[in-house]
Amino acid sequence: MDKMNIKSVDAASQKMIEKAKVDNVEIVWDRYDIMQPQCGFGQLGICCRICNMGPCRIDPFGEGAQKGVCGANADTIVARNLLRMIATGAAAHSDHGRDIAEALLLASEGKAHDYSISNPDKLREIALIYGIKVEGRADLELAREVALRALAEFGQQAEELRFVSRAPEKTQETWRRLGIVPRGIDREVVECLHRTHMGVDNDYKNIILHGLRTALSDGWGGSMIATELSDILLGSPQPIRSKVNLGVLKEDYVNVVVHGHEPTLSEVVVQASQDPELLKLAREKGAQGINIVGMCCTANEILMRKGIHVAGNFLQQELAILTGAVELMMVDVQCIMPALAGLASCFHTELITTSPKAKFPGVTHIEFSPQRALEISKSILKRAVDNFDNRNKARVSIPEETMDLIAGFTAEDIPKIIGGRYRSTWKPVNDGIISGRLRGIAGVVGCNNPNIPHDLGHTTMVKELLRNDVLVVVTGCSAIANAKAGLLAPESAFESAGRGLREICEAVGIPPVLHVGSCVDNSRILIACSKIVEEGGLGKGISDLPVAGAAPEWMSEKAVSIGFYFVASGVFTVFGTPQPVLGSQNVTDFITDELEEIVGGKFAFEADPIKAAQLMIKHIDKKRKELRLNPMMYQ
Ligand code: BF8
Ligand code: SF4
Repeated sequence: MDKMNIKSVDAASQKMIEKAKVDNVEIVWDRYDIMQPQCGFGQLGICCRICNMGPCRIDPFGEGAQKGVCGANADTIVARNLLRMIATGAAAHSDHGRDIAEALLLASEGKAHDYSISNPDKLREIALIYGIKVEGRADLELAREVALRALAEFGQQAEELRFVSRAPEKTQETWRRLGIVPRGIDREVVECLHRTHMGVDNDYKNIILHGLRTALSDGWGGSMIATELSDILLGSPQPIRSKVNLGVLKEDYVNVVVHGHEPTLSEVVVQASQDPELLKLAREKGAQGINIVGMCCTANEILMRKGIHVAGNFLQQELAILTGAVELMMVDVQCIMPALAGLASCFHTELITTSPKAKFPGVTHIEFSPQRALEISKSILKRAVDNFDNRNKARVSIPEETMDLIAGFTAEDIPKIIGGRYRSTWKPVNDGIISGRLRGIAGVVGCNNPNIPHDLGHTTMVKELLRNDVLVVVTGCSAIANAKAGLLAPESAFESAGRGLREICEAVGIPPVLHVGSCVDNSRILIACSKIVEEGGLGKGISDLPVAGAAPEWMSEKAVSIGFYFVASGVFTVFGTPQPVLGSQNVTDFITDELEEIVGGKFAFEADPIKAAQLMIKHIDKKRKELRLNPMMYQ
């Protein structure tokens, strides 16, 4: 079968896509087909509806209009649209970070009793970075100060974001020289909106440089706050075994899917699912218990910290409902398809929204509040248990596919695993790279998109990288895709790994593909890169490292922000399909070529995941050469 013509490479998903046809319900691939051909102006980024003299669009063939009514050309229009994508992506991650900071503040003030300070070591580490005195301070007092300090980073006006100081000095200097060190997180996002208002910034390079600054305020700001403060409040992940794919739904249990991004509610829902009264009620209804499973990045959060099973990634959210076995799906924010409400109404599944920022018309809303987390969780689960009676057994069809995985690696834990608890160090990794056993490291991250067969980009790319002795770190929906393909089970991942990679991983006791978390946890990759630079022998800045990044199936504006903060930090980054910039040759050249001279990183767009992996490998080899490292040992 030609893989490019199928909808998903995942067998469980294929079964549910077939079931959708039998059940005569519409899912994402149907809507994608109906949408063809998609708007060429939008794809090229050359339509503008920023003011009411428009909408305007540039004729890509050079015959019709080459300027909007105001005189904006393709460069300006493309750059402005791109900046707005970055702003939205950065805002989404950062607002998630803010919510965590607020939850930490409430917990520290004794107003959110269902949470505690779960990682006092991380609390002290972060407090020190914020310049807070730690000696002799109680956890709660310190947590309050850290939460307030983190919240202040959002509204800060002039100073540099504090976490920028965690980047290598050389990388920081590049940002300072360019004037793109992020100040307040909110300030950078607001300035994107200001600059892209009609008649403000129309120098495409100036616009995009602010995009870098805004993206940095996400990676080294909002996302990093989300990661670090989640670790403080909920505990740092540890390597943990679990299972993935739709087969984790259980026929004889009350199934609850938690979908979205923020970990605060879902963590407590996991706890509530053990409540004896709820379990008794479930048994009275004929169920064995309550089965909580995750979807998308919420899944990654509770997988990493609690080992909760993962039902699937972005393109599987509808497929979970199609099993007919989901009593309740609760959602918070981000990547939740508006289609879920209609689909749930074709089944017995109850959809519940929990964030004031994300409601659906006609859908029950039970608002989450950290002060009443357990009580709210129980009330949601009670509805799920009650709904078990409404399940139509004749319509239940759960694919049997599940896969074992190990997840839960962090920038703090990896050096402990490879160096030993008392001599935590990245040295074995650096030495592996220097000696030519390990070629380098790649981050493969991001979404699914029906414009490429589901999971094909992630899994094909990762196998190609492994074969070439590249250690891979994964997050978000990419992590879930690779997990389903067995690439997070060390035994099967080793089958794809080159000899040098295998030797290093076996010697230090890590799998060749490391699941480092949700999308905000891409900040863990930034920290890991900084620590690897600090370890020595591989250059002075992140841009010197033999590393590369990729988002082979990207769809979200968050992926664009992530891509830009990696590029701005000095990392060569490949996107599967192009960002909507091809309508401006100047903008395309700037971000796929000239930026490398400026910040050390740049983009490439390559739809074929093997070719994309080869571009990453070529870049890694270029960096190895610049560092005069040994030739690869076995190739
Ligand atoms: O933040 S990878 S589809 S779920 S945007 Fe969304 Fe993309 Fe998945 Fe997580 Ni990230
Ligand atoms: Fe058209 Fe300019 Fe208004 Fe955009 S800002 S809609 S290009 S007139």
